[in-house]
Amino acid sequence: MSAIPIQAKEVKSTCCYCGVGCGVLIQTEQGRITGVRGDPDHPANFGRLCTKGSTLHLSTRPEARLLYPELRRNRTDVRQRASWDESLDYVAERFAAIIREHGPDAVAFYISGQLLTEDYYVFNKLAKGLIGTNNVDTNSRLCMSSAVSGYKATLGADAPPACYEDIDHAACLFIAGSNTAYAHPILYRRIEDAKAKNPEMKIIVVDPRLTDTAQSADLHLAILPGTDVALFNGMLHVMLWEGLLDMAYINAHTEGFEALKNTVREYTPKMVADICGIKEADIITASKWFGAGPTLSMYCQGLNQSTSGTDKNAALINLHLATGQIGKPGAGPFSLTGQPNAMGGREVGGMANLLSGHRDLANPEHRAEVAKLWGIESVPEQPGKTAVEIFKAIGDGSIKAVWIACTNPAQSMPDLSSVLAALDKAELVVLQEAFQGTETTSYADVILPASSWGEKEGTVTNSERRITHLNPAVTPPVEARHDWEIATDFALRLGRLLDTTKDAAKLFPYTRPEHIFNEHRETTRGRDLDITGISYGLLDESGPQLWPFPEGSDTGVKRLYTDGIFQKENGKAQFVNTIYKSTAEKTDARHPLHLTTGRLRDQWHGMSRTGTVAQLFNHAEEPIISMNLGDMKRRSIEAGSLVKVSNKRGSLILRAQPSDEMMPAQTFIPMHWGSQFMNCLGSNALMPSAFDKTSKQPELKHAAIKIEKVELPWQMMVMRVCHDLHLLQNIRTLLKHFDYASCGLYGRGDGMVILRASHNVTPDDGIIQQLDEMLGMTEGMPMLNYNDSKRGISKRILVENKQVTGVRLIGEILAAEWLREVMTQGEFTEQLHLWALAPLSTPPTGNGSRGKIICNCVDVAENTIVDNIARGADLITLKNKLKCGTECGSCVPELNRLIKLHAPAISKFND
Ligand SMILES: Nc1nc2c(c(=O)[nH]1)N[C@H]1C(S)=C(S)[C@@H](COP(=O)(O)OP(=O)(O)OC[C@H]3O[C@@H](n4cnc5c(=O)[nH]c(N)nc54)[C@H](O)[C@@H]3O)O[C@H]1N2
Ligand SMILES: Nc1nc2c(c(=O)[nH]1)N[C@H]1C(S)=C(S)[C@@H](COP(=O)(O)OP(=O)(O)OC[C@H]3O[C@@H](n4cnc5c(=O)[nH]c(N)nc54)[C@H](O)[C@@H]3O)O[C@H]1N2
Ligand code: SF4
Ligand SMILES: [Mo]
Repeated sequence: MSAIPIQAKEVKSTCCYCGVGCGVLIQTEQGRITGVRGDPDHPANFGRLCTKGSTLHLSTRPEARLLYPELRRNRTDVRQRASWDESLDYVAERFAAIIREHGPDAVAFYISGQLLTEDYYVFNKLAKGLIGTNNVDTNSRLCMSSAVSGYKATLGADAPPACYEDIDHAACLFIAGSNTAYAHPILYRRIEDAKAKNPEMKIIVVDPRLTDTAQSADLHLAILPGTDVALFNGMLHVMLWEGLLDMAYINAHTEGFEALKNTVREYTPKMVADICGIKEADIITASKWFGAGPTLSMYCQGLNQSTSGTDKNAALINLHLATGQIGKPGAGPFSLTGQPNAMGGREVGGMANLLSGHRDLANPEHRAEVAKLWGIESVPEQPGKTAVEIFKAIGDGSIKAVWIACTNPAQSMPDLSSVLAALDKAELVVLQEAFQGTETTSYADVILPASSWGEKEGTVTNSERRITHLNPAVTPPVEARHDWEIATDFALRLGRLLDTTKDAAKLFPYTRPEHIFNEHRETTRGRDLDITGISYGLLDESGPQLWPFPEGSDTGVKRLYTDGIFQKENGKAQFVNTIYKSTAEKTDARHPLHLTTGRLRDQWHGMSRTGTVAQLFNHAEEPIISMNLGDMKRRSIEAGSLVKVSNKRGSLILRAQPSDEMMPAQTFIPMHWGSQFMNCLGSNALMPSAFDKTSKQPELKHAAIKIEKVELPWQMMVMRVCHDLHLLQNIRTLLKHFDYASCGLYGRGDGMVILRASHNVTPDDGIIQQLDEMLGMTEGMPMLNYNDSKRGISKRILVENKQVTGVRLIGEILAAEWLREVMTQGEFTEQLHLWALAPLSTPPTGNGSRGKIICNCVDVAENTIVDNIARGADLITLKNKLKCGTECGSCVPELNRLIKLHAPAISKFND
């Protein structure tokens, strides 16, 4: 961001997207957020932000927000605006009645790793402390729970032992199942810097796809989906053979090696190469680099979201233990957290099997300790239901009421049809949400509007165990309230209605987040994550701190297990005897293709926030399925044509594109688009709910599918400049009328709304009329209008103040990209005038499209970049000449990829 205007204020907070946990300075003017920049003092990012972080201020449009509580008392009614008192009293009465009749386990809370630690703490205490149910689970079950169980099984505690600084000390970075360049961009900037400083550093990437992260690795192991355990066991086999193990470390600090050694004996490079679909020589190289160390491994959903998630994590940690690559600079198994406060949620024990302060529900002593801390007789013993189980139980009627906060399960849960059927059946769905129109909103009986980024106070913990204090920059809009406040208010009301001796007023005396933090802090005393030395005051004065940070110390601990003593009873780490098992679903003749799902660079999850920022659509405009070119040719599918993707759980229609990232028989759909942005449920219509038996984390990374070409002859493309989000919100109501439809934004600033639709037959006139009215493109407006009903072609172009502000093409849409350029770049021209009124549908020659926008900050498009590369430009020249990659740097991996692809032959020889 540029200089701050006078009378503007800056407030310290963090980015609310990923687990890197970048510090931000939020700029405000007259009570409104006007800008954001990276906090130069924050140790996670030292002032940098990625594409998403640097556009946060653009995501604060009030029309995107939920502003008032809403309520319906009957399923068949429409929700009406209600007061907070009315809404919370209603929910308290319904909860109390259900608990009285069916017991506390008939209600559940489904919360989120995007809540602040204080919010999380109150919800957990509400369920386990006041109501007496352990039915409180979170979207972290879809995200980090295999990482938690992997750490606990091996090291004894849920504590990532390494820190970001270790990237600078590593000789080998082993990145497994993590597309760091997209999902943890600022951490990836740090990796780029470390590699530039030490070109000898080896980067290994394990990923079935040739992602931007894999592209720039020294070694890419493109394993078949789900085969990580075989690979890691095979690497241990090689290390044993090559004498790369640290036997002294194994003997002094671990247990269980012999059993594992017996297992990995059979994981020969040959066998592993066959299972994983990679070369033997690459397995040997990877083992040697890993063994030599210091090796830092970084991993994420490619390991966690698997029916072998716990074993994948443990098998990788086995390698660290066997080589002694842990507890020293540049070494350790470093699980990257996805959400900004996945760690905080784990710290307060806000999950169905955990308790406050990294305690275990299954442990009677831990239960007694928590009951004592909370001043109650006991906490319930029966483990609660986890994410997938909660929705199954709602479906079978055993859970009657569910309270959902800060997550959008109607978009993000696997096997969506069953989840939606369950939500339909529930007696009561309460949704505590900050944004308008998420998929889950349609199922809510009660809406509780929550405050959000820039408005909240509290703490979060990032991937490296660092706690930051967030300060509010502005007040919540209209009637929105803070998450902890809503949960506290509800607890007090419910407490008065329950038949219990518990005093809710005593259990929930909070008037400020700091009260909650201080209580949480006390629960960590003497535990592995002891933060008794931290206070809001200290965080404000000395900046973000790493845990543990016990009372009396002056600083947190960078690296854990430096003494080789682990959180097991005898202090020894445990090797887990991991055995390779294939994915839950296998491809067969009817479903011959593998599908994986994951993230794009510029979108966040269900897009409730990023989907309101035009700029964040420029890199990927439309939901697509990426395929291997050979698979497309075999099916006669052309680039950009529509396909039907299906399996027994569901189906969707979307556009297919060839991608050099995809191996044969493999496909990828981004997880982001759901029914708000297209006329189907999105990738989770297809994903299975099968989960890992220990972590209960579902296999969101693999399904077997089939793909068929579909012909939808009627097509339409709509583009309309628009200064608020209402048009986009209105257009959504029309998506259902088309066989294929997707909507979104594009451009810069307010940008424009885009609707793409295709249909089997010509749709009803009424629908197009409705659309025209929404667009303000009806007769009487300053429009160029060409109609050829015989050919089914219609062109409408709205011209206001000599600017093209609206385009609606039906029948032929070949000129769409050219027209979009006219709308974004130029003024209305004579050439356009002639084109608009002629039967011509192809764009005038020489007016090709710019291609996708690679550099979002400076707005540099692919075609310009490729032209320059073809004329010999390298990265430095591109940066100097076009300025791409010079601001947030998120596009640098892609620039490097384009250089590799398009550099003139001569420079390839020079490589
Ligand atoms: N831009 C952006 N960033 C985000 C998010 C976002 O929505 N958008 N979300 C955040 C959250 S909550 C999370 S959890 C993280 C996720 O961060 P990541 O886990 O890095 O991201 P994903 O794209 O889900 O998956 C990572 C990779 O796993 C690979 N993969 C699939 N199957 C396998 C397999 O069997 N083995 C291996 N080794 N790899 C496999 C996929 O090809 C994919 O490239 O991102 C965080 N950051
Ligand atoms: N197919 C597939 N599915 C996946 C994944 C995958 O890789 N593939 N990844 C899984 C993973 S790792 C994750 S983490 C989940 C994420 O899935 P979700 O948790 O469903 O994703 P979000 O869209 O981030 O949902 C957060 C919601 O909270 C709202 N919100 C924002 N700020 C606040 C606030 O301060 N308070 C409240 N109360 N609400 C707020 C947002 O508007 C948004 O609707 O998706 C999972 N689903
Ligand atoms: S890397 Fe990007 S999304 Fe993640 S915290 Fe930093 S700025 Fe936010
Ligand atoms: Mo996640």
